[in-house]
Amino acid sequence: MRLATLPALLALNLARVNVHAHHQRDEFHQQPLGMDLVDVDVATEPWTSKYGAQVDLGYTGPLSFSHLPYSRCLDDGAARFDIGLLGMPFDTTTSYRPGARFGPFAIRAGSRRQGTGRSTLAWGTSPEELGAGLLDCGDIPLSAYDNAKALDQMEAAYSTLLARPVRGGATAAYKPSTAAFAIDGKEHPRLVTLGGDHTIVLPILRSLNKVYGPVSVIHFDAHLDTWAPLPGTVGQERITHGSFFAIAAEEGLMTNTSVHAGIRCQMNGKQDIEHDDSVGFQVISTDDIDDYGIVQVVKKIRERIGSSPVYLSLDIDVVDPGMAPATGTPEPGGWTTREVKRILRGLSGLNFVGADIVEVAPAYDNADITGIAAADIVYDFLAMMQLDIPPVPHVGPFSKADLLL
Ligand SMILES: [Mn+2]
Repeated sequence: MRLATLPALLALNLARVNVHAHHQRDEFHQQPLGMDLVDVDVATEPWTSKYGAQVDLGYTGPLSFSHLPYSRCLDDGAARFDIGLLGMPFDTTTSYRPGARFGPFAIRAGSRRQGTGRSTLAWGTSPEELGAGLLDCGDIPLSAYDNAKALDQMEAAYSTLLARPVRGGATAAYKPSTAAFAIDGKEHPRLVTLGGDHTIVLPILRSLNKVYGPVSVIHFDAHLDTWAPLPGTVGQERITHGSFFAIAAEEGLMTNTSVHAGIRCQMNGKQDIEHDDSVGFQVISTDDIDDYGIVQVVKKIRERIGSSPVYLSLDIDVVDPGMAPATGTPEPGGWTTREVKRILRGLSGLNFVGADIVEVAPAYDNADITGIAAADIVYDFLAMMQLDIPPVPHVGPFSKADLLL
């Protein structure tokens, strides 16, 4: 859009205005009975004839992720997407600070200045250039009062959208990615979920299990989230944002080839790590990035996951609270946003069947920094999930001899 010529822009805009006018006439501007419908030619009106389209600016317009088309996909059987964004506004299984029900809103708000059609030096391409049809599928209207019901709603909605036919690409660059792993051998859409507290991953894994069988998980987080349910709890109370991976293991939803990245939480003791190991995870700690470097961290994750279908879940608290304060259980001493972004680029080409970002709780934010960081990471997901191999880094004026390594 930015590169379009003025006449092209005007034509595009006029088309859009007309579509919009029809939409308004059909749904919002019901004509009083007995009166003729008056058609307005906006092209002759003062605004359009002089200034063209009513475009959305970076800080204006209805709120969808990165100004992508928006549909309430659960209601809209005609909605087609290869990668859909789906909000899960849920935060009633948190142990400390609630508020992640506002996460989807904050991430969309943080995405307004970015564009999925814009490239970066680091990626050398853009999510749209890579071909998948992208659509913001809105939020699931979840119960805020009944966790069992909310988890069932999340599973029902996720399963509904996973079963939809794919769009099959918005450009010729599109490549199918999931049929090879699906039990039914068909291509299924992929979802990037905007949480929500971390418990949302349990219903997601239940849904994915029905389509792909058990998957491996790459889990970016300051915390293990594999803790056994608290002693004395039964039924729904066992399922929290710190125990959902243990429940997922009980249910056989994961392979034993999962990995945590960025762990630095306090623990009850060595038994926590032993239990973590028993439910299928290896631990890459926050400090490993200093001791071994980003290249080794990426290598270890890739080796662990191999060619298995993999789900990526990123808790924003993996980022240092200085850069992402708006989260439920902040842990000082975390990775920088830049480090997380570099690791994500290195994971391109793994067989991703879905991804999420969770635990963004904007009531604790300052100047939207957490929402903006989270939105930036979602942009990275959209590229990472489509590339066959990690991007070649931009070199600029440097040579190998300049490397500090
Ligand atoms: Mn977590």
